[in-house]
Amino acid sequence: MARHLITSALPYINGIKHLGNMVGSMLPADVYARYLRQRGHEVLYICATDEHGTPAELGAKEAGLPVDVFCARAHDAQKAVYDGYALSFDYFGRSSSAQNVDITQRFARRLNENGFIEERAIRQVYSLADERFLPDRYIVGTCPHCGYDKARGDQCENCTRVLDPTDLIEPRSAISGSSALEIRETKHLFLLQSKLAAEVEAWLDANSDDWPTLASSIARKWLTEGLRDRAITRDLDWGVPVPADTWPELAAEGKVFYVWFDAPIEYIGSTKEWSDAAPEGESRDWQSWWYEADETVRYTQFMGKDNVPFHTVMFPATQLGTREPWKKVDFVKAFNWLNYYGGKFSTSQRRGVFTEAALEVLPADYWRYFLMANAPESDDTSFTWELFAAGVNKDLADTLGNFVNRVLSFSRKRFGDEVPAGAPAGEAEARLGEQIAGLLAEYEGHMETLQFRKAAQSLRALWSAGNSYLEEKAPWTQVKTDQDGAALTLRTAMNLIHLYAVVSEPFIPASAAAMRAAFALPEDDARWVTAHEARTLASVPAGTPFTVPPVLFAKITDDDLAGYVERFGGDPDAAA
Ligand code: B3M
Ligand code: ZN
Repeated sequence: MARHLITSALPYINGIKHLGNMVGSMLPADVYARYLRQRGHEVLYICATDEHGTPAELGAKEAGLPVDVFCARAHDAQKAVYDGYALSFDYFGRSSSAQNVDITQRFARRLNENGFIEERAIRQVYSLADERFLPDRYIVGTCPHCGYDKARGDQCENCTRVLDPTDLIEPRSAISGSSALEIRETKHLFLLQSKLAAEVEAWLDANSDDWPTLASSIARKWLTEGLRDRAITRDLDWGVPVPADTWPELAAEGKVFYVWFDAPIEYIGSTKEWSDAAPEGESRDWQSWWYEADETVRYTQFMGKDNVPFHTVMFPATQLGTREPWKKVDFVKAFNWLNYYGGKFSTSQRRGVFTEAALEVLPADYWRYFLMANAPESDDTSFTWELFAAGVNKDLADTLGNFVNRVLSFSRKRFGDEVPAGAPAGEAEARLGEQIAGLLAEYEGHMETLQFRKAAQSLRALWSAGNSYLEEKAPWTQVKTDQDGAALTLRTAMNLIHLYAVVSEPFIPASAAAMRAAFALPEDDARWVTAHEARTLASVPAGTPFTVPPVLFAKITDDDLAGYVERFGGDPDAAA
């Protein structure tokens, strides 16, 4: 059995995350982690808040708090939201942890020993209005490659090209908007990525064959454009300090590492946090996942497309340059953008649906299912409340929820509180079993290859198969003339419900638990369904006591829909 290491891109500490952030990183990682755990694999799902850099400093300033206090609070607040979505992290750490500081400094020392770090005096942008050096992302201007007028100094969001602030046309401060910028000289550490380019390319050649094109093409594009040496330190008060044993002068000046240098290292740091947090009697070995890990460890990363260059090129270069045996990514699952009515989600304009607000409106399972069933895998996709309502009503309320309630209530009414015995399985059940086994295999195939939209389609097909079977057998008519036949139909349908509980868990864990709890089955663990069990549909034997759970999914009414559009804004013309 493989041991699966899973990470999702670390959410920045400041600001609220919108549904696009969720569907492009944490949610799919969670669905995958849950699936693998159910199938009996050892899984370690690691995430953390990305706490360094200017965003944290500015967020704290805005909140009127010291940065460390701000980060601690914001971390807890984000963690609470992710708990609300039932994200099953094994550990949700903090990039400002002592562990990450340690490992980041160690990376820097090794890179330096191996000749991949150089101190250079550079001329940097200083904002007279803000009285500070401006880090790259706080200088905005027009992208020289694609003409996008809100490109940041570190990267153009529109064409994903990595930039230097000096590349920007008509640069200005993103903090004050002032274009009173001046160039001043200061010393920084540079990572000599150009020296590592050939190695990164060879590593990509050997490892990216089975990656989705979205990830591999962005990686290739970045390599083709040439890996430039990049400054990996900044003049900020908050961050991983440059180690004084190696760079006393820079340390004395208070330089810290660039946030994108220490953030990916926090995947390792957070794993060490997890290790260090082991309860009495449990031993956790972070190194076995990351350092000289054997080939049983398979590492999968989840992220939005803008994060791909950092994960597929820059972080591997950093790892390779240490000349230490750090585990590198095996599979990169990248996502396009989720838009809101065709336009961008925007935090500043409060446009779109944010993770916290979404949970105020409806329970997590509604969001988990809809977002994953419509995940922006091969293209950008658009969220609209109309699509959301239609998807929820049709798939969750009608196809799954209604089936569960109809079957259980009707059986209770006619046959009491236990799964009825009835006739032995016949031809219709054999056909159904074949169909279910086939769909299950399809579903598993899509999950194994991380094709979530297709997996959701197969899951939906499994739910629909139950409905077709029920329509075909019509137990409400059957019961009038053939009690045993009706009982067989209901027993089979109840077995489908139990199968749905098991296989739907990765997508809708709370509803799956409710379905599973309907049956008083002894020793009902979370394990997966075998092909044989899918074919025979007999895991829940006659005589098993059951209860009818409350309605699993409420339908979204036209009034609800109008209310959501009103509250969140749905006008497509507002997109511009
Ligand atoms: N915090 C960027 C983002 O949230 C960044 C990801 C870090 S992953 C190591 O888009
Ligand atoms: Zn651009």
